[in-house]
Amino acid sequence: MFKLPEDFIFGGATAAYQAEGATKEGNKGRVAWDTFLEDQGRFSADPASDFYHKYPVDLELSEKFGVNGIRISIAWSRIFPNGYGTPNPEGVEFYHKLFQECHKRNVEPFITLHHFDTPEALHKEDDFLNKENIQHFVDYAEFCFKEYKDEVSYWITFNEIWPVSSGQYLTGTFPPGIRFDFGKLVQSMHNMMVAHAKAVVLFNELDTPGKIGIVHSLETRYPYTNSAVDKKAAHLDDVLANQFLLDATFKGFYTEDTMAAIKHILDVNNGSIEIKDSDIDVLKKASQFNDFLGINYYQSSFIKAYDGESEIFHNGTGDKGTSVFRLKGVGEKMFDMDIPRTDWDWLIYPEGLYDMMVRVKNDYPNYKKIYVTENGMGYKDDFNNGNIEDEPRIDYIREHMKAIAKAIEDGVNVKGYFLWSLMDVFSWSNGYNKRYGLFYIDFDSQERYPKKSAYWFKELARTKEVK
Ligand code: BGP
Repeated sequence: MFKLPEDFIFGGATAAYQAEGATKEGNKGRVAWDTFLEDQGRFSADPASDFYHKYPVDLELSEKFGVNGIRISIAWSRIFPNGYGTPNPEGVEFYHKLFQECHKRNVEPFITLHHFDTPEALHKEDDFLNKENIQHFVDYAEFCFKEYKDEVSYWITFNEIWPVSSGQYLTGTFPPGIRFDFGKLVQSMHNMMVAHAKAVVLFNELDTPGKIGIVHSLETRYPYTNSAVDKKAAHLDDVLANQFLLDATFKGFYTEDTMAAIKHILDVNNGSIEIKDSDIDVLKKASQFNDFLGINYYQSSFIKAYDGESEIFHNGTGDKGTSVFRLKGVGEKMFDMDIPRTDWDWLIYPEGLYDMMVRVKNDYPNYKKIYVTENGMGYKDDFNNGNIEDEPRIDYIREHMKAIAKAIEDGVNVKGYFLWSLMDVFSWSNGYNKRYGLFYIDFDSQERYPKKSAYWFKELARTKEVK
């Protein structure tokens, strides 16, 4: 049995575009996703969980089920419909009301400024590849810091720079749907890190009360076998998705080892990037001001050496066994292994979370605190007249909680856990059948139904014991 600390946060995570719905209400501006999903015609972000109207119900449920923290993102396009200019009073007011409701229900809000949803007007102009958009992001951040400083104590600049950039320029599953452009991929990651750093420096200059951090998606990469070529492939894949961003966050520069791997990947794929001295100056400055690191962790990968051209098949339907992920000059992800995996081929491997947290502690000793800001299991829940018996999800959470408790015992400073997701939400590239929530949502009626996992989570939060 493991005991989690008394002040541990047992939270639930959401994101504006996946929860709010109401994409055309309150003078909200369009985001690139609106057009991308309309063009695909598979599903839309309306109604999502109708959190825009239903947040009092979700926060009441949170309080009832022992959830004492919530990740919420501000939709940039509600505050600035075109990304900058005059703020939209309805959008500004909506978040005041939402944050006040969180406090009324004793649920601590952790606020993300960017969760995949750049306003369309800026996204069209190359999103974060365009340096002007870095400044627009910083101006938006400044507005939020000043406007909400009395209601928000925990700020997150970006959610998951690797998945945004790789979705946009590598797998093509995010707008603008570009595939295998390694130059744009790495440039976008770097530019978003510069935007993060500028916002963090500003946060400190403004003497904003509260704490600020960033959320990275950190999956551990293991070599498929002990061979030297598989080890090299795992290293390259790790640098691309993890180490590049961790270096930028906590060192404020890219180590020689990191740049050697990035250079190799770019050379093989005819890509190039530009990193200015002034970028490194601001990264260095910000690297000491990160109050916490958010780790989103769902799975780990096992990487095999691969010599061919890049090939990706995204399993966005839950058709188990269909995933393909092979990157030229990097390696190939192996899925068919003796490790349990979800219908979306995500390998369930809690050891990877433990290993990642210990790695952060060892390699980036200035990290201060960690929150697991997302972890959870996508599952095709069976509604069964409102008795949702989601045992696999309970097992999944329990095993990851054990990994966290073990990391704490081994000296990692982990202060909380946010289950993805608080209630069922819309999934970017999977739509509505991939459910993660503690609370089941009937997306037609918008009724909420606590799942078995919600009762289990409540007990966990009460006893703080992981058995
Ligand atoms: C993370 C995102 C979330 C959420 C989650 C589950 O990458 O931060 O927004 O979507 O993954 O992913 P998916 O919905 O693809 O299953």
